[in-house]
Amino acid sequence: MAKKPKLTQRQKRQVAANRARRLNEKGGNQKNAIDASKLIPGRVVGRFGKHADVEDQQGNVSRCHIRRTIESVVCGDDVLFDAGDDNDSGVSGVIEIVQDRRSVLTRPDYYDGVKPIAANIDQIIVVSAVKPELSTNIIDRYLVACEEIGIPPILILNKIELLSDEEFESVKAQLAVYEELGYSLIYTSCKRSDGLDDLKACLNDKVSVFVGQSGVGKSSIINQVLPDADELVGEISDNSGLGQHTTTAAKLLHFPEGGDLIDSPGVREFSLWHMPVEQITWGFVEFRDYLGGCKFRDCKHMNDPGCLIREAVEEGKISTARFDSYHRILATMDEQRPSYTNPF
Ligand SMILES: Nc1nc2c(ncn2[C@@H]2O[C@H](COP(=O)(O)OP(=O)(O)O)[C@@H](O)[C@H]2O)c(=O)[nH]1
Ligand SMILES: [Mg+2]
Ligand SMILES: [Zn+2]
Repeated sequence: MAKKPKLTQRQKRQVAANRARRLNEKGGNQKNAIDASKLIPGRVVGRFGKHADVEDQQGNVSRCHIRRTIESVVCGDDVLFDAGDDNDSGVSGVIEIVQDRRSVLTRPDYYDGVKPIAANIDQIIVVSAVKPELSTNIIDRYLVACEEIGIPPILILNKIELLSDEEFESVKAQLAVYEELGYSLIYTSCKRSDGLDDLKACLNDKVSVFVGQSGVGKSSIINQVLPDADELVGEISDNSGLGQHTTTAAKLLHFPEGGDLIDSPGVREFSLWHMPVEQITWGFVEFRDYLGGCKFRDCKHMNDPGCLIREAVEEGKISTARFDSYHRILATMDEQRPSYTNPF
């Protein structure tokens, strides 16, 4: 028998559109018509291999197959699904339609280019710590990535109990620029439970993801704000960059006071290596006012004559640390681009 031809992305979209149309047609008698009366709205709360766990509005979770014509299904997706009947295999339902996403977090994938890893996220919690070391350059990389996908970040600096009063003052002075730029910043300590109530208040009724380097305390913080999470503390995540072969489980969990957390290894590897230079520049929000105004159209914003950004740095309108960090990101982009590892 001839092999079924592989559908192009465009064809897949058409099939999905047809499916949606059939769903709306009353009394349509197509052979493959979906029985619309059986479809109910739900949200994807688990994703692994070829299956997804979908939660309906009553909180019941069904393990579902995914209709082949659907391009991607990730945690946080709003779907229409048929819960089906329980059967021996434990996979009873089928996801028929994925609703439009209001936001999507992506990661580079060796085979598919950029791949979605979580949908309908309201905010990204960027966790850093004072030990092993505080890196504002890494914070800046995450901020650029958040600006690029248009999801607001909340910055967390954890393990602050390890600092003397004097050291804490100096760190606060170093990070003040982020608050000046309009970013939320919370100082936390899991050891002393500092800042966790402020964080909880930010998580209420929002869908959040936690990102940040290994060892900064993401799992510890999540366990404190979401006791059911049962995250492994001290676990070294797999940063081999070979994630495209592993069937990594992703989950969506509910905070006790409302709101959700999406957690997966893919989310933690959220990065920006695939971004063009212009997007990195755009990701530095304080540069935006000056863009397009430099003397040379291809200004590198370095030592170029007539560079408005450099002038703003000299006039103290843009922080030198942020300016240096910008150039450090550009300098390391090329090294990182060909590898598929986490650049953080
Ligand atoms: N001193 C101190 N250590 C912490 C704090 N939060 C987490 N840790 C420790 O930092 C290490 C890494 O924590 P973990 O939550 O696994 O970090 P993750 O890799 O980001 O998930 C563990 O040994 C934790 O006990 C904190 O606020 N203060
Ligand atoms: Mg962890
Ligand atoms: Zn310039």
